[in-house]
Amino acid sequence: MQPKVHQGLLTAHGFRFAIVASRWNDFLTSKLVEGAIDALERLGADEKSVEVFKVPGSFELSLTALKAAQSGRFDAVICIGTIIRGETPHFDFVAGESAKGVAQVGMQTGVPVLLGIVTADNLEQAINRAGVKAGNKGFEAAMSAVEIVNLYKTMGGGENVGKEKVFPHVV
Ligand code: INI
Repeated sequence: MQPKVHQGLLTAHGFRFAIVASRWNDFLTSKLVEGAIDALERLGADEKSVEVFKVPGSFELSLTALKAAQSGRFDAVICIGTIIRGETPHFDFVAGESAKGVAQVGMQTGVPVLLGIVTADNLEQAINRAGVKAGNKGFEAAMSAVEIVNLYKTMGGGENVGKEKVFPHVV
């Protein structure tokens, strides 16, 4: 059997992207945002098709992503932040809730919401994931955004963009 395989092209042309970025650990988070913009530019995103929304911390990413998704102005929302374990006893709570919230926005709206949050045990790990030894998580999240919007376009998912409660059973 030769099943039909669907996969998204890596072209950003014609799509609109929101980047929602936390200000925490800004010296690293700003590198992730730069990586995301670099990926979108290199994949052909149109001038003025990318907007950045800054929030205080990663915990605020999901509600802001929800508002961006609900606006109907974006094909995908890329959430970016850096959470470092050494800096807070609330690490597990902040990291867990941030990731859960981001996932929920995608399920609730049908708009792809990408997780570009670095969660690291220490500063060195975080630095390595912001473009030093272990890639740039912002770049990777933006690449994934472009792939997934193209995949959903082939699946006819485009008409769901910006509409709320595509999956009404998910609160
Ligand atoms: N937010 C982060 O994005 N990264 C962190 O490492 C972090 N630490 O360490 O606490 C952090 N906390 C702030 C949190 O995201 C909220 O902004 C805050 O609790 C207000 O709601």
